Amino acid sequence: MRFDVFTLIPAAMRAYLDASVLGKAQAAGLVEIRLHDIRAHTTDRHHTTDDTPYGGGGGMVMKPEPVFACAEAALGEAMGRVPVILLTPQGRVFTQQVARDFARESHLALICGRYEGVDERIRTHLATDEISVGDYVLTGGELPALILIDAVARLIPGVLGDEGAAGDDSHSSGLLEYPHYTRPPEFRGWSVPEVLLSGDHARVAAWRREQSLRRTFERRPDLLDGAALSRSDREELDRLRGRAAGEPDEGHA
Ligand code: JAH
Repeated sequence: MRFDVFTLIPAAMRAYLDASVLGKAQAAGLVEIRLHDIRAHTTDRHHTTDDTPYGGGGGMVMKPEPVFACAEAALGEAMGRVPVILLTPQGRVFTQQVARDFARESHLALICGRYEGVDERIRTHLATDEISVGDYVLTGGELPALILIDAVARLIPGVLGDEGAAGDDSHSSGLLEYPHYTRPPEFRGWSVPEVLLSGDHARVAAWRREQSLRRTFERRPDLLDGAALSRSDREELDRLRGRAAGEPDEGHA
């Protein structure tokens, strides 16, 4: 899968992308990430990428010409056939389902704005999609672009290696993850739950499911609406709801 990223600070993105899982995925040829410096496509002596807003009001706005030139140089014939995603707080909210949908594409382009915003013509005549990674304002679209690339790339077969399949984690089941433990069995007096040391795979699976349900119920009850729940999951949730309504619990923390 290929990603083309248009940014004013390619070096800031490079270090992250070339490390660890994404670095290995690129080395293995599973993912190709091309970073394009928007400033290299300015034509004036001062390499200007921003300007004052029409209508006043202060702040600076990213100019359209270098962004269009950068995208056209990078995409060439692919322009018009590849999704061009603008990272913006005004976009559609990025979720695991959006990541799954993008992972079906063979090629994505990402525009990272800076300053107080981008000229509206970038949004209307270059971007095909607008994505927000959450309701907060950053100094630019680079961190959101890294988030999107990370979430999408790890869904590509082979990127996580043979061990971690992407299907088992939070948000793929629609529930939060159960607690994880590794050696040692006791650390500073804090023990690993006995069931995980028991070797009883059915008991382990039941415990993990109950923990996932409990965590989701306590921390993110909004997620329960979209989760795939079995009859016994619903019975467990009814027990948790009864308990929350004031019934005595069974001695759990
Ligand atoms: C800020 C350009 N959804 C998070 C997000 C995405 C983009 C930006 N901020 C937050 C942003 C300034 C300029 C983009």
